[in-house]
Amino acid sequence: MKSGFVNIFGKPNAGKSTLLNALLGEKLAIVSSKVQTTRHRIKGFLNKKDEYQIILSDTPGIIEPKYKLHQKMMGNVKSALEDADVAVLLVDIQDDLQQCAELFNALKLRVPCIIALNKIDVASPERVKEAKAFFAELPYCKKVVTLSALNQKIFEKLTRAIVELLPEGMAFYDEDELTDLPTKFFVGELIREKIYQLFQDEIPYHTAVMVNAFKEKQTLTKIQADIIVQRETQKMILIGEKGKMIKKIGTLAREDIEKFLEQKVFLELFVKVRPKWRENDAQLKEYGYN
Ligand code: GDP
Ligand code: K
Ligand code: MG
Repeated sequence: MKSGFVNIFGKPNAGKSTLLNALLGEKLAIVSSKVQTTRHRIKGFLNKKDEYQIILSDTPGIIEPKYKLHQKMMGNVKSALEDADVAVLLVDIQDDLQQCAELFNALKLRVPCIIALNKIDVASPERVKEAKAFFAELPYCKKVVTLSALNQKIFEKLTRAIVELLPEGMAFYDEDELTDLPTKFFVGELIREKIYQLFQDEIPYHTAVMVNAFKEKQTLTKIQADIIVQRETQKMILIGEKGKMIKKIGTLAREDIEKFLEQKVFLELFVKVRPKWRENDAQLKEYGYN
């Protein structure tokens, strides 16, 4: 049997979270068209009994740190680099190839790498050929695969390539488990995702979500969460006229949480102002950014 840790790296919006969800067949990572939606490393397990266990991590996109929250995010990317058996470097095939290669070179990777060219559903065959040839030249690249994270048939090649590079070993985690993070975390992420979907500009980047209460009853799960923002004006925008927006966030989030938990959910949301939470160590810790 083969087992090991695999980390998915790439620029913001390369499709890392989409790929993780697709590989696991379950929505663990939140997805949006905005950059820096993902703030944590999310681990998910891909099991095939007696054949392999792939422990996959999604990572925040590779960026230059601008404030403390960014520093914490990049620390997570670095620690992922150090403990991986295989790295999957995910590239949006429409991106500037040279720039992607420079970014990967700068990481000074010592683990075997697979370059995965994503979004081939929207690329011409010429572009696919050109990109494949370009990345095959990189010394640390063991294999180039092309895929579309939106298409299950196409990403099986990636699973095979990963398994080939994994070391022999036993399963690290119980094969029935899907992830090592608590349910509460995913509930908070699903709420955060709706804020990315509904609000423009800076709002999502000033927001954190904290799930305070999570009570499972027989037929209903009761959840209370706070949406944390930095300013009073942001709170007004999130609540909206006559509470219209906060209701919308609540409804969309509840529907997704119900799918995730496979149970009816009662969701209560409050918006709280915590000035400069992104710069405050104690608050970052409280909201789960260690
Ligand atoms: P991340 O920032 O790397 O985690 O990227 P996301 O997974 O959040 O995806 C960014 C955007 O790219 C989203 O709008 C996805 O729907 C889109 N996307 C991801 N994979 C594909 C793909 O294979 N084809 C196309 N056309 N779009 C994709
Ligand atoms: K994104
Ligand atoms: Mg992501």
